[in-house]
Amino acid sequence: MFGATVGSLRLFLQSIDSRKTALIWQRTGSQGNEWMLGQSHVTLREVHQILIDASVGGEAGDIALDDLSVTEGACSPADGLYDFEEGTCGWTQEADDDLDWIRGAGHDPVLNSKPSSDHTTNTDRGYFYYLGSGSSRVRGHSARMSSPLISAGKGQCVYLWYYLSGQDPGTLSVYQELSGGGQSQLLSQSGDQGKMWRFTQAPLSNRGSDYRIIVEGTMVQNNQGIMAIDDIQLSSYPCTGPGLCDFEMNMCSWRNVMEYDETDWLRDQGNTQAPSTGPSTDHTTNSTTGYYLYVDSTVGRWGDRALLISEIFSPESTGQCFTFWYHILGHKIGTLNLYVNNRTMYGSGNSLGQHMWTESGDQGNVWWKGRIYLQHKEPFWFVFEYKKGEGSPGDVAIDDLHITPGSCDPVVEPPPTAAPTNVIAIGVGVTVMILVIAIACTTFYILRRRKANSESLIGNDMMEINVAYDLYDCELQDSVT
Ligand SMILES: [Ca+2]
Ligand SMILES: [Ca+2]
Ligand SMILES: [Ca+2]
Ligand SMILES: [Ca+2]
Repeated sequence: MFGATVGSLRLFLQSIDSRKTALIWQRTGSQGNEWMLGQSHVTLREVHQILIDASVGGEAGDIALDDLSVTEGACSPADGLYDFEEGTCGWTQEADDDLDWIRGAGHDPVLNSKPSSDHTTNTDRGYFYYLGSGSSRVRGHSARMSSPLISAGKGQCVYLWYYLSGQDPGTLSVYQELSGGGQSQLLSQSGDQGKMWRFTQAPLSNRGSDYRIIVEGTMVQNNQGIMAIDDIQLSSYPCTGPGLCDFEMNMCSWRNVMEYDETDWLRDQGNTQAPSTGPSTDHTTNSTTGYYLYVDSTVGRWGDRALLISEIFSPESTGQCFTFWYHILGHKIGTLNLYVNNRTMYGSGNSLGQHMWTESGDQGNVWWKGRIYLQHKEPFWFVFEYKKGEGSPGDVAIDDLHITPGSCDPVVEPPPTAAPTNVIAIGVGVTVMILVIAIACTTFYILRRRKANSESLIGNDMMEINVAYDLYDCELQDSVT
């Protein structure tokens, strides 16, 4: 499934007798320019058919299927993926804590505030683990569950999908616990992050020891929030750094907005593009094999938008610098905007947030660096917005997004020695000016004198007096002349 307006693909089971259908798997929007595996485990008591439903979202995008198979027994999940579809996936609840994580699905009527679908299947039949307002929760109480023992050296990065929604849903922390003892925190998330599954990742340390992943939820008293996790995955590739996305492995925590805009940002390489859209190289690797995000400018109408939203970042006392690389090529190609939003602005109806940066029209076949300095007191997120222009197809792409603590670039602030340097520079400038004026006046004087000498010898004395001229005399003589 790949394209600006690709639509959705859904898998149903239909009973032969009752004709009732049940949705068992679905995807909406671009899933990347590659073949992806989809699977669903079902237990049936009567004869069913499988229905595959693809709906076209617009004029650009492909949905293709290949290698369909039905096998007996549970699905074999990808190596290192814990999707919780078949059960616990070998994860165990710790006994010496206060609560247990609960395995559930969206169709369970127990809690109405939990996610209506899981992340794996994107349906109400897929399973996840959650902690909700139904738990007998006390402030500071926590629930911990641990993964099966993982061999030393397996996995360089852990991917995790989480859901934190409602008022004070608590804190989600993930740890790596070495079998020989010792535990390090991999990541922590808290606060209301909206009714959506969010992605996060953290590097795993490899100290030659087998290890477990520990997922811990810490509750807050008297709240209606919910915390859930799904699709925990070990990647054999290194993570990108915190707050950094180069798009080489995935879109990190950046997500397309599906509801409020007309098209999507697509992740792809330079060498697989239609000839008229997308840069030929990315910024990270400067090669045709490096990945970036781009908008397919060959489709849609003037004013169509593609919104891209970041994860929620925590503020720093030193402020933060957000740098990004952008590539805008093409006549009247459109406008790229960057907004920063937070819960206060969002809650008051400002869905995009504060407008921080903009660039419009053709910027040449070059990757440019953009940056903004932020001093936020509360957690915030970014929104990139591309607005299509009236012009012909071209490139609108971004790459190497990075947020770092502190100010943007030392060049922006004057260095401590700046003042003396400026004084010297001004001094040199004044001296040069005086010299130029002096030379001009001398020349003028000599010319006058020659002229005077040639016209008349009378008044030579007067001219001699003016040898002692100053700058003002020169100006005066000039005006008099
Ligand atoms: Ca427990
Ligand atoms: Ca799942
Ligand atoms: Ca979109
Ligand atoms: Ca890249």
